[in-house]
Amino acid sequence: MSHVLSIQDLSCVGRCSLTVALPVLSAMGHQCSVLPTAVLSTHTGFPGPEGISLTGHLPDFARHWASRGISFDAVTVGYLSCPEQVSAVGQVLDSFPCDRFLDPVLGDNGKLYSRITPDHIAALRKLFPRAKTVLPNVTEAAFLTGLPYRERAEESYYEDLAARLLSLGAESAVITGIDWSDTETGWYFSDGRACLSYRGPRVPRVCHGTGDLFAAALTGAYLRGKSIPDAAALAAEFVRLCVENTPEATPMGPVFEPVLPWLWQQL
Ligand code: PXL
Repeated sequence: MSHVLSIQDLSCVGRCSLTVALPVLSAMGHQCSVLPTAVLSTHTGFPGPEGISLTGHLPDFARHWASRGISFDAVTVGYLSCPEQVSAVGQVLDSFPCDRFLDPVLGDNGKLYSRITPDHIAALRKLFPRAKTVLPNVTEAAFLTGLPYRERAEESYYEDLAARLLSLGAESAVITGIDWSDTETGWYFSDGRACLSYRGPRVPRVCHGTGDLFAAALTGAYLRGKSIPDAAALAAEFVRLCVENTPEATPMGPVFEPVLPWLWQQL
């Protein structure tokens, strides 16, 4: 059994971040420990969430774990709420050398989420040299690299995005949420040696929180011995099944619970 640390917010309502990572990683047979960066009444897709930031406490938690000899096989990082929090998470990562998976959550559909600033993007770029794999969607990859966002593009656009993500210091990159055509969706992978793309059937439905499902399933599959591209293919299939299972575009997030047994069966 692997021991994973998931660093992201605890949004109390609306499936995303920790409320997705915990069940998915547990269902894949891993121990999932958590470092909640903030506690929010809902994710920011609901108007006016209440919240408590835990930024100032993060290094203390990490220090306590290190002093007790606690270690992790992998760390995953998801949504972070401000540049100071991104820097604090950088300090935490430095205390635990292991494989790190970074989902640089910034926005979607060509737009940044409401609270994301240029300083936040700059701070996230500084985490890249610590990452085994970064998992941005196309919007995030564009904002991080400075290339213009393109909703539909030929493969060379993603090759260019991936090369720029690697030049920020990540060991490998999986660009997610690529609309290849009206009927196909998928991802683009590069580790500087191999480039691979994945195309699966597209479910035409907007669904909040799918990136968090993808990151958790990819991490879980990697820790069960799959390569990053094989883990990403499994994660993409899992996300598709979850979206198909979600009746309508809802801020409550993708209905993943009935698909957890499928995930276990793939391992
Ligand atoms: O799903 C990404 C995410 C996670 N956590 C919070 C968010 C978002 C996306 O908006 O607001 C709090």
